[in-house]
Amino acid sequence: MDVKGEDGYELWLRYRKVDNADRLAQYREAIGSAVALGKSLTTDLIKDELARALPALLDSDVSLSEQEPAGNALVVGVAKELEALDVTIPPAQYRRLGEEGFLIRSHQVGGSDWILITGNAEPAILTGTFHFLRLLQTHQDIRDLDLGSSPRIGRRILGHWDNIDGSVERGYAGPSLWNWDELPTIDARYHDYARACASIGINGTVLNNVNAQAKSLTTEYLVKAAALADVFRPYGIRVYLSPLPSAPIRLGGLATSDPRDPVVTDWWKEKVEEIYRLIPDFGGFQVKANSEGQPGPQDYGADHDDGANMLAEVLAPYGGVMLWRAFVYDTSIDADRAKCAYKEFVPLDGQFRPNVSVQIKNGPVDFQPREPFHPLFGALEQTPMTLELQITQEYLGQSIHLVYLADMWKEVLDSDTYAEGPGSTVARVVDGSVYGHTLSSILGVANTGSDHNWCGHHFAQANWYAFGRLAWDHGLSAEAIIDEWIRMTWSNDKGIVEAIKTMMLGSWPACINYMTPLGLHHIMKEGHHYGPNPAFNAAWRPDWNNVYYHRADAEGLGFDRSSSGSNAVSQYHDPLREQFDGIDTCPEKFLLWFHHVPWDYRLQSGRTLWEELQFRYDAGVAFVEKMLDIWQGLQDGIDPQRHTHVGRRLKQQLKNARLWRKVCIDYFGHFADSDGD
Ligand code: GCW
Repeated sequence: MDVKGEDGYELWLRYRKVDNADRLAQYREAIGSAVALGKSLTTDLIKDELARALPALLDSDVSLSEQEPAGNALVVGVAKELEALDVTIPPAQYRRLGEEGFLIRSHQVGGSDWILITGNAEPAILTGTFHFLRLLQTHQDIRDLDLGSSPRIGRRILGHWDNIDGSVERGYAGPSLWNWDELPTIDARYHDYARACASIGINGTVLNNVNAQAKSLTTEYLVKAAALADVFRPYGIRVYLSPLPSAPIRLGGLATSDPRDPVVTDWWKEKVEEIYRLIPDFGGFQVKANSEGQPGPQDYGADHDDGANMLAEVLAPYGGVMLWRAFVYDTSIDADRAKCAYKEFVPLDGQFRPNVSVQIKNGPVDFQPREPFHPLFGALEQTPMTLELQITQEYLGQSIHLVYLADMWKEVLDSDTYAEGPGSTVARVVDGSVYGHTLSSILGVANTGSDHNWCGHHFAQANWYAFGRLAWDHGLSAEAIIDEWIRMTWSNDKGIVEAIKTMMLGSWPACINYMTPLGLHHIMKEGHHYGPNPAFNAAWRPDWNNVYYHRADAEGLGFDRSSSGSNAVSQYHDPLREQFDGIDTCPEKFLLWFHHVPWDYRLQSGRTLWEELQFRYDAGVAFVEKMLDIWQGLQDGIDPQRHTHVGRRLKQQLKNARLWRKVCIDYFGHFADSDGD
């Protein structure tokens, strides 16, 4: 342990000496030398990574070369490089890997054992190299390896809500990583960012906020974006941008931004041509249109498909994609905000160009601590859909609360939409396998900033990590991911791993309990969204009105979205529709999402709603107390700097959890008690 302490900058790539004697001996024996074949910027990165990692992990000199190795060795190279060493792997196996997949395999040559890391393209073997290093970092057995892995989702993107002035919308880890004033001058940290992303298979980054500024598309700023793209390219990461839909007016001086107007199309053609001249592998656009006051095609009587298709056509010759967001909630369309996006987008299914993907948040309202999956995932058949997750904890305690989000994302990914019968999970809709789409993408709203520890909270790094790992393989369990992360970030000591695992795996359920149990949602403080305010009831805007969401009254609590209420349940397929519709069949985790429940209604526990609510708030607070206890007990196994930092935040989290409980119980109690309970 580093007694001085660590600041968290190294993330999960700390490469401390393997402190398990058997494993260390095995690794030293297996990796007598390392050979990284090929000559390119990406192979340079592989060499750098091995040169950094192996001597540190093995605490010995490991010779690194580009020559054929003598003795046991790690050999990294694409197919043709390996062929030059007389290693042949059947072409069918390479084909199965696709462009980004990698293979890690034990291989005997004469009396020597090699470990091969190979794939079809260099970024793939960079990913494979990081994967192999992860095996060492987590003390895995590396004998008889035969491990092939390919991503399930094609585009795995971080979305930065970063503004040109350095602020980050919903960012809680300091100002933006991108120093727009200094760019195109390169900050070393851009490499570190890309390296971290590459280590978990992220292959795209949207540089700017979906609430876009016109200026991002000026030549001056495109040159800056291109400088970042140049840094990221060898890591296998493409740059995307969020253009402002009204840029033709704002930048081009046109009288309109109507996507159906040929003059507007010409303006975009020229702009996109300029982008690809500067960034030949540009990924595409992410657009927020006609949502929360943003401009869009509806300003001209056109619709989302007109806007998306025009840009998609302009991007298509270059291979770019158009991620068009479905985060819309015009409550004049339906008084239930949760129903709006479905109503706007389902009629457009089949109208979109093939390189359009409709980008949908995991739930129908807005990144709440828990929501049922968005019904659009079960509704659009002809349109690829991007799953948008929020890594930054806008509604989950920001960078103060320790909340491990992978369980939430898994719940959504594993939810069965029943769109094409059982097994049509959100994960399979998104990866394209339910409807045979080849375009597949997932985007996580980043939680990074220029804080030295990247994410504000040391434990928030786990959510960045988990997003990348799940985007690569949505079949991984939240627990498996966290096991890796803890070992790499904190310690391989069994007791520490188990203790931290207990904290993390209980953290999301606890957060739901102390904020919004049983399907409650959107009762946070307005504006900054931190802390509770169920009483908020500004008449000026019903869809931002917390009373609108929880509907507490003398009878009961919850939003009636059943067939006798807003009928949002009708947007789901059977058997879900029916299950959600019945107050007795609705999963209790979504009870108050779909039903207005009488205070004296008995839950499975035998407690009334009012009793259960109090029980849940207590349980949430109790778990934060437990996390704090566990953490305090780890003092000797964790470096003091990070231990103190996390400890302080846990104490703050506990205060906040108690406040949530107090405010919500006082407020709801007022209604529950009026019922005589
Ligand atoms: O959750 C809301 C946030 C806004 C955000 C919006 C969106 C970028 O409060 O800050 O704007 O969602 O996703 O567009």
